[in-house]
Amino acid sequence: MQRRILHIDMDAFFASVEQVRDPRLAGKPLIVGGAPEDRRGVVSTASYEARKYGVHSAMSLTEAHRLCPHGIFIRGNFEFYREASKKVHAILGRVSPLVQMASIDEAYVEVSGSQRLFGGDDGIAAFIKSEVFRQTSLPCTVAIAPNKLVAKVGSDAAKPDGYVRVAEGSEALFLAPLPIAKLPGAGPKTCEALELLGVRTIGDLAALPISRLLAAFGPMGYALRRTAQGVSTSAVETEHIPKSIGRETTFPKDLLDWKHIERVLHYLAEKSLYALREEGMEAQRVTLKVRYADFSTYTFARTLEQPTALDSDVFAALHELLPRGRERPMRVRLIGVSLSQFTHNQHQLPLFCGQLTAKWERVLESVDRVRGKHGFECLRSCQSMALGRDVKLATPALSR
Ligand code: TTP
Ligand code: MG
Repeated sequence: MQRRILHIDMDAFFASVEQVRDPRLAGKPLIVGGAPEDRRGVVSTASYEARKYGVHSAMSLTEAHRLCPHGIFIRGNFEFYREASKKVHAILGRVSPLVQMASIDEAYVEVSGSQRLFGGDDGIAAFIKSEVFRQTSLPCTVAIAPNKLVAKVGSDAAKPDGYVRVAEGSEALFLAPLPIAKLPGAGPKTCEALELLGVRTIGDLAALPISRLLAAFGPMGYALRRTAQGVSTSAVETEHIPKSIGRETTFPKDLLDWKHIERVLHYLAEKSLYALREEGMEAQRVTLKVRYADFSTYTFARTLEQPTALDSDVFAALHELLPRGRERPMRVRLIGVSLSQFTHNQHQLPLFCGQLTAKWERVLESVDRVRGKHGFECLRSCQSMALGRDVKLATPALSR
């Protein structure tokens, strides 16, 4: 049986969701990331209409506003994006049990065994695209290829609202005309070094004598060449375990008020923990991130004795880290928290504090259930409640 891997990526995801929710935004240059007055934030994404003006993800909102002054700027609503993502995930699950959500808006599906049922690659792609559109009204791009690498490059090349299939044996041919920057793993530095060797396209790279690649990149030369030839054996990992979960925010004005900063940090930690528990995970490492007014960015981290999903444990770790953040006598531009070193939530409770922990786990379970019904904001710690009921933070950006 031939191995067939599908990659799906939603088009201008956050922006498309907003355009479906408010049809007045359809066909307009839409920039998700923040209101024009939050000029300190960054662009999460832009509709294809806004991309024509050069606006793209991770660009500062100020720059986006300069390039596209008539654009519509909105902050975005993460809950709606998650909801749409879940719907897409469920549709993919009807095609094959082997689905890997690689991010909120993209997934790999092992479709080798689904060929007969859906009428081959074309039938599978048609089913997914039409079902996604029927249930969410969102456009997406699908590629089906012999491996993950070629499928991923394929969907990127076929955007927006596209479909491409790459037959077994034509991987290298398909990649050949694409610019080298489209090759996964070829970052700006590698691309620069390759250009010095006269490499412009992926095909140029595949054709380069291996001796020249080894001279320039060492043993990494082998991997680069294999990638350029479209060779990859990595499997669809059905259980996607994220490496870290975190939230951060840029303040509207640089701040010295550590009391306020601490409250915001509590709020961000609560949001991260809510997401962590939703994944059914526990984290053992807590990282505090501080960006100062001069843009210097510091992280301070602590590894806990036990993995945890409890707010109180993470708050305690943050309180130990905060004095280190305060050491620099400078205003703070951005604050963030990140949880990492995950394990599945099935720890052995230490005997002496087991009962207390179990009690907190039960409390948080009810808290999360209520939040699931009435929204995250309704139940928070008194520290973060001091910020008021309706917390407005900049940019609902994902850290990548
Ligand atoms: P992408 O799939 O990279 O981008 P996209 O879906 O907006 O556009 P494309 O049609 O090119 O696929 O990312 C998915 C979402 O993740 C995006 O809509 C917003 C969010 N995101 C960020 O918040 N910050 C970022 O830097 C990037 C790249 C994405
Ligand atoms: Mg996308």
